[in-house]
Amino acid sequence: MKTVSYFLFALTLTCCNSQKTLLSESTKPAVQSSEFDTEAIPLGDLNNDKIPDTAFVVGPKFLGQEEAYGDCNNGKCNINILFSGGQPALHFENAVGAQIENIGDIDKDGYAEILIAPSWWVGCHGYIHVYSYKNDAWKHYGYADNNVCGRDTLAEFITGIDGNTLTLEELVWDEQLEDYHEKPKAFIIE
Ligand SMILES: [Ca+2]
Ligand SMILES: [Ca+2]
Repeated sequence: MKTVSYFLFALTLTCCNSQKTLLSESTKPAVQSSEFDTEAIPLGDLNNDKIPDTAFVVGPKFLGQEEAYGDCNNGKCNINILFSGGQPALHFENAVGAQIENIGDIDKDGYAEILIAPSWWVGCHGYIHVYSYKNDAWKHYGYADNNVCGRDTLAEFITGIDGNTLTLEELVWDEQLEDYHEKPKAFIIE
């Protein structure tokens, strides 16, 4: 699957002067390329132009050849998310991968909204970001804080869609109960 994704990525970017990057990716030591290569994530048709859209999550580069969690190049573990439709890349700090999902066109402006949950090597705590594409730029509506290992898809954190309002389930710490409890968090897509 990784191999197929990689070739898709290579094919898609053949037009865009990224061959040098791809070649250097393929010559990395095995330990570096085993888990955090570029991953292609099909998103369906985001912009309703009948052409399927794909996100490419470009993982961080790693220091040296020894596996050392946290040792990313220049001390930074960052990801870039590129889009086949030519939308600007999105950048996240302190991440090595990401889940991305098309959740449909909530505000009916012709462009589907997406959820993005950057991931780390270990741990399940994560932020589920809400994005939309408005006026030729990504618009960030915020995020819900939750256990991202707890569900198969990010869409399962949606508790409601009412008009332009998207509600995600968030885990909030309760001082009295000394435990987390679930609480809806609303995002108004406009
Ligand atoms: Ca499209
Ligand atoms: Ca929309």
